[in-house]
Amino acid sequence: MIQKFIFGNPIETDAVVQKIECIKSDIPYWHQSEKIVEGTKKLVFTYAMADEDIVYGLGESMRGINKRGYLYRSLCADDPVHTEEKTSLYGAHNALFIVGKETHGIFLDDPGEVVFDIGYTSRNVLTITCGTDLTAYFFTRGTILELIREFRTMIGRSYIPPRFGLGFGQSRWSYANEQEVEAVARGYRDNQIPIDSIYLDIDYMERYKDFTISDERFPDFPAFVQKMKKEGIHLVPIIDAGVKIEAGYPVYEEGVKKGYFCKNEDGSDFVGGVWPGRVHFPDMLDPEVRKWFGGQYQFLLEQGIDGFWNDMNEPALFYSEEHLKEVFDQIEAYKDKNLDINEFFAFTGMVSGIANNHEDYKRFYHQMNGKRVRHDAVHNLYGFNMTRAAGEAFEELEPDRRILMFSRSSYIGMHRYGGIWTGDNQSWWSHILLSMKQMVGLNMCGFLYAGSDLGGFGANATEDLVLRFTEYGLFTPLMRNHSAAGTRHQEAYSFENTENFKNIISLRYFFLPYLYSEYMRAALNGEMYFYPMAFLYPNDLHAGQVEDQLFVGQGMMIAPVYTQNATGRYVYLPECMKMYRFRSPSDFDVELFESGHHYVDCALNEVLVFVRPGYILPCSDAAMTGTVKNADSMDLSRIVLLSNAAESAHYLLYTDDGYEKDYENASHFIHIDMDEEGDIQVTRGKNAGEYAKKECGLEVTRCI
Ligand code: MIG
Repeated sequence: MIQKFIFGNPIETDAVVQKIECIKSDIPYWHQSEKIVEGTKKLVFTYAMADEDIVYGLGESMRGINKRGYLYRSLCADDPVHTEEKTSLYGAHNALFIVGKETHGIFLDDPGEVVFDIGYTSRNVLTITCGTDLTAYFFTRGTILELIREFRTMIGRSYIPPRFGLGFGQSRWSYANEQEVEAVARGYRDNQIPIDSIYLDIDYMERYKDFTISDERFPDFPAFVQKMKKEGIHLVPIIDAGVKIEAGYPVYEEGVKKGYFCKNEDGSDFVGGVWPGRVHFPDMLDPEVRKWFGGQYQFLLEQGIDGFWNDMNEPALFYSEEHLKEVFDQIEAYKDKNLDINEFFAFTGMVSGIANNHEDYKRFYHQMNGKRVRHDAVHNLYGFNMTRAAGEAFEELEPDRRILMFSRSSYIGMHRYGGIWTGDNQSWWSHILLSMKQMVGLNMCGFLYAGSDLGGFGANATEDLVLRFTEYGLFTPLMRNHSAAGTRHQEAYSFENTENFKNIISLRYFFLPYLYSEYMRAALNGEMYFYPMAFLYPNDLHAGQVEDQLFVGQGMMIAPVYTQNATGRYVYLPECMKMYRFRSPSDFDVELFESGHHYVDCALNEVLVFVRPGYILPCSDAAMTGTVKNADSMDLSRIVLLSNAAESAHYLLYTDDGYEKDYENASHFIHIDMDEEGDIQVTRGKNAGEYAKKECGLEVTRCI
């Protein structure tokens, strides 16, 4: 059951797609009050937590899968240092799922700042502080899995990438010209490491101008795109939110002429500073501007591009012109002063506080349905609507073909138009674990196509870190190695032992039939792709506390190693499991484990995969024989099964050409049935019997 509550006069955010009648009563279980924060009236919702309650949700945020014991702030931020004390990252996903004495969920559809104090101030008190205009949704229904499905039905189906988006991608800020991109392609080809995409960061553009290509660096871009495609590689360019102010640049000039940019209070165009220097921000909240901005992607689609990543759309703001001027005036005043400790820190604080200053969000305005809205009230919608602009345009321009799209900033609702990457993480061991925890919250909030910069974005990486990061990342739907300018190179061929990288990345392609099917199941049914153990073993109290093992679908459990120099790790098994220890798709050993705590060896070049009793997992036979180049050209018709089934078992495999959008078409579904003797039956059709006995073109030859 879902209940909807309206407070004040909320803005329509389009986070929710289901029509729900609004009711006039208090939110069950929650107490409502008001308070004044820095002169502004706020609504406060309070919930008394029981000791055993677990609080899940909040999408992309810091800390644990269980969010208890800290404070989180939905205020999309461009912050490249993800340390434990941070309260905001790039996304705002205001949904909480409480499991315990009164299992329920709550979603605060408020695109301004929202603060979640989950036992931070007082251990058993959960308070949510929001604006006074918002829509709240309260939902209850059986188990946590049913609750999630209820919520996901309400917010609509998650984005589905083309299949190549589930292949491996290599990125760096930046491969700045044809030669550098070709060197990467060569690095992969020469070492026979499969790869589907190479990413283009800001330097492919002409002086950081969106929807331009530097002629000097890419003299014949369409031909180059085709050349790479022939090698099986998709080029995926970045698009930034800010439009450079430069006379003669058509996107800028047209935007100004048509009044498409965010405005100052006096109606002039707001100026911010980002990569290109001074920019205007397209008013993504206005449907007409969205149509215009989305239409710009055609410039790249026409040149053969079929994937994008949207960056800096919190929006990141190095400075506002107005504030910068105030700072310079103040510096002038400090100049001849004898600065004591207080003044000195006020001075350095002022300078370091120029970038992404929240006060700047009060300096500019949007146009929403004929109404002027100050940015701070809708801040968290900007990245969502930039990606929606692209997504809506793709529907028109490419009605029959999926386009790869993911964004840095997001809000619930954006999950229908694209995925996300978790932004500027670091080459830190702790960020492997952080990413695992983030995936759970993200999945609950509808973001299935997600992943982190493998190897870490900032700081210098070492070979062992990149390998361990990749061993985890081979299960995230977005599997991309990315790093910052100036850091040590971390491509799969940049270290001493390239063979290890080749083997690990090949495993991605080995698991692809399973991972793809699980992705489609999660997207089409509003379910999880990554499950924390607690969701599958609700009565196992210890399972509820495990945050460093995840289920990929309900049949496969992973336990990545995220500690430097470790040659194994502790694993908790709520039931007996079969473990595969993979060194490559064709080199592995198998062990059976009883339930309980185990120390399991896992050398640097090994990946542990546990199969739950009663499950069969379809993998690619082609990957075992080492013939895979990429996801597009993969022979998916020969399947081998990993299995832990003493009795009969069943798997519903999803297959298609990787681009078509008729997801519900029954012919995409293949039932694999294995009986007690290990005999395998394969039939096509969504409901068993639909295409029964029909030739299904699938060979399920072996069972490991
Ligand atoms: O930080 O375009 O998160 O992935 O490489 C500067 C350059 C802006 C931030 C993105 C990062 C990207 C970088 N961008």
